[in-house]
Amino acid sequence: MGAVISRLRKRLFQNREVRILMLGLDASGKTTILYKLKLGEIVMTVPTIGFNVETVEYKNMSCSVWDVGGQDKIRPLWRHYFQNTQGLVFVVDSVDRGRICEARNELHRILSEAELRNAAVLVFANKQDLPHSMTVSEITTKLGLHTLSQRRWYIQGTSATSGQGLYEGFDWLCNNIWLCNSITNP
Ligand code: G3D
Ligand code: MG
Repeated sequence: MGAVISRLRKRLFQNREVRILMLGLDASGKTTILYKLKLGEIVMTVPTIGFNVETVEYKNMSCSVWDVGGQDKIRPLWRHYFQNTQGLVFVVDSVDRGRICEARNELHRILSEAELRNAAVLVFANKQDLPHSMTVSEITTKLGLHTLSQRRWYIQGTSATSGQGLYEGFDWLCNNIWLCNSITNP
């Protein structure tokens, strides 16, 4: 797994500026993913309004991570992070059937933001190692991913604690970010 992750880091961050957002409901596994990737120091910002953002700067990559859900007051602040985002990683807890609808609503709300129009979307159906987790295809349907027309999206089952699936997912993301960059900056 270590070699795979180091290969992934090389691929993701060669020669280009990449801005990635990783979002999801709380406890879906975002922080665990960050630590698994070991991209560098994780900086936590906790402004008074209660908007916790973790950021990692790694070479020419910046990754901002935060929890979404039930935070209407701070939504206007999101825009600051949305600008120039090439990749969105949306993390879902595959066991949390009670909040899959909320996850869907948040995802679609985020995707309606103009600044994210061109961002490639990677969904991690996380915690696949746990019994009774929803399958990738069930989550695809429940999130309404098939309704995302004209959007590059991909869903990957993962277990952030073991690292399983993370490489495959990010591999898709960086291929699609590159594809997009080479179309817009030939
Ligand atoms: P968040 O940053 O999205 O809020 P965290 O979520 O990364 O803090 O993870 C929340 C809890 O889920 C953590 O457990 C973490 O270990 C666990 N977790 C994350 N990913 C997986 C996974 O793929 N499989 C399993 N089994 N657990 C996972 P604790 O107990 O520390 O709260
Ligand atoms: Mg967290």
